[in-house]
Parts: sequence; structure tokens; C-alpha cells
Amino acid sequence: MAAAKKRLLTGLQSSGTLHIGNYFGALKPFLDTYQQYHSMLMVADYHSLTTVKDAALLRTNIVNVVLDYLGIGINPEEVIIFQQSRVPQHTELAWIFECLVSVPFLMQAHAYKDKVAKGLEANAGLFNYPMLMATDILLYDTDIVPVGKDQQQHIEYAREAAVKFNNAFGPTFKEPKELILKGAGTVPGIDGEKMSKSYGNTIPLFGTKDEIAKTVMSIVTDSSGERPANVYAIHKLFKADAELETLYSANKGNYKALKEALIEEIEAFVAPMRERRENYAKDLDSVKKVLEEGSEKAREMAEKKMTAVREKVGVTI
Ligand code: AQP
Repeated sequence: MAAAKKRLLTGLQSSGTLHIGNYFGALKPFLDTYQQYHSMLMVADYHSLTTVKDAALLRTNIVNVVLDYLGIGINPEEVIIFQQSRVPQHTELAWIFECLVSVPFLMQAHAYKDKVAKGLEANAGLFNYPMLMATDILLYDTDIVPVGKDQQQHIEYAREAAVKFNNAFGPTFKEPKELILKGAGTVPGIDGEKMSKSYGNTIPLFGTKDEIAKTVMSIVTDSSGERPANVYAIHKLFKADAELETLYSANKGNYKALKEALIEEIEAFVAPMRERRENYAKDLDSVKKVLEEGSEKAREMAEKKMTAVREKVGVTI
């Protein structure tokens, strides 16, 4: 008998503009494999409330994330695309998980610690984020979660939440595994640090050619070497090593030519996706319908799981 198809799930926050770090870290491994699985893509709108405090902006961002998914080439017929807030079982289960883990355990989360260290707002939502993320994954019996390296620890937190619940109330949740694309776990930004919306060092995936050119031209280069390391690190996401060797050997010290070559490379890669995204954007009602129908399916699945969970924890009388 053929083995049952496994569940693949990932998500993006509706907190800003998609950058090439998000693409190579989370979306490319999803795009490359989703047809082999029962696949789900989430718009993590409640997660983005930790940073976005503008209703109109959030509404726009939510639709933009769906457009990003469709733009990169996801077939909505083959994936359940859903909105986190439309499945209230996520926040319900998050509370139950929060009652099972300790404060010191959550305080060890790198994402939380890094933001606090950088002086960014540390609201309670940001602190509890790993438990909400655990529900995103565990509610659907997810096997594999494509993510960037920065999220690896959060997948460990999800496993821990599953174990804690299973130990307390009996086998209920599967332990998920992360899928981190080799060479793209941490895509560097234009300053060589991890590319991150909140660090302002991103290259937008769906920017215009001019926007892409502007950011590439501002990649920080170290004038002491022949090969600009930060340019090369981004270039190798788009071009094979052997071809890059030829290009970089022929242009030793010519940073401008290398940056121009990178702009052309990104543009050639992005143009067909940008065009597809623009076509979808002409019919936003259909895009919203994709999200509505996907959320309906996700809600049914989540409710099934939560029915069992409520029974196990003892809130059904
Ligand atoms: N630089 C990166 N390299 C590889 N993967 C990355 N991801 C993010 N940055 C990189 C992955 O993208 C997915 C989407 O994450 P998100 O929408 O939840 O946003 P994020 O992780 O908060 O993305 P940012 O840009 O890094 O935002 P801030 O500045 O808010 O922290 C995740 O799988 C993530 O690993």
C-alpha cells in the first residue's frame, strides 16, 4: 500500500513587503516540493499584529501576501491558502499551550531576545509568539515546515509543545520537522547581516527593476578585496557557482559591473513572477475568494482537532 501523503505547511506574516530572504528561506523550498504533499500556506495575520498597528495597512498586507503566494507560482487548486485569524482555533489552542510551558522557556527564544536586544517593542504577543506558531503547525498534523534558519528554534518549540501536551493528556499531536534549504537558511541583507524587514536591509522580491537596482547598488562592499563578499553571497542564490566564478574572475575589483550583473540576474528571475502577480492583482475579488475558501477548509480541519483537544483537557462536560 502506498504511504499516505505527508502534510507540508508554511506561512508569512502580513507585516510588510516580501524580500528575497523570505523567498529563498521559506517559499522556494515550499514551491519546489508542495505538489508531493497535502500542502497549506498560511497568512499569519495575527502574528503580524505584534508589529502592525494600522488596520488599513494590515488589510492591504493580508491581500498582498496572497498575491505573493500566487505570484511565485503556487497553484491555488493544489494548496489550502488560509488566513490565521479566520481560524479562531489557533488562538484557542495557543492558550492551552501557554498553560503548559514556563516563562523561562519562552524567554530563551532567539527571535524574542534579538528584538529586545535591538531595542524593538517587546509586547506580550511577541513573547508568546512561539506558542501561537506551534498551533499553526500542530493543528493540522504537519510533518514538514519549510522555514529560514531563524525559525528553526520555533519549530523546536512546536515539538516541545506537542510533547508537553501528549505527555499530559495522551497522544494527540505529531512532532513536526523543519525543512531548511541548503545555502539559503540565512540570506544576508545589503549590509551583510541577516536580511530582515525590521532591520531595513532588504531587497524586495516584487520591487520594480528600479527599486531592485537601488537596493543592489547600495549593498555594502568591503573595498579591501577583489571580490565583494556581500554581493557574491546574494548572487549565488541566483546563479550556479561555476558561472559565478567566471564572472567574478573576469571582473576582479569591478564592483559596479558585478552589481549590475546581479541586478540583471534578479530582474530575469523576478520578471515572470512579477507579471503573474500583476495579473492576479487585476481581480482582487478572486484573490480574496481563494483566501475565504481556504480558510473555510482550514477551519473544518482545525475544529476536528480542537474537538479532541477540548475533550482531552476536560473543558467538555
Ligand atoms: N534572511 C532570511 N534568510 C532566510 N529565510 C528568512 N526568512 C526571513 N528572513 C530570512 C524566513 O521567511 C519566513 C517568513 O517569515 P515572516 O513573514 O514571519 O517574517 P520574519 O521571519 O519575521 O521575516 P523578517 O523579514 O526577518 O521580519 P522581521 O524583521 O520582522 O524579523 C520565515 O520562514 C523566515 O525564517
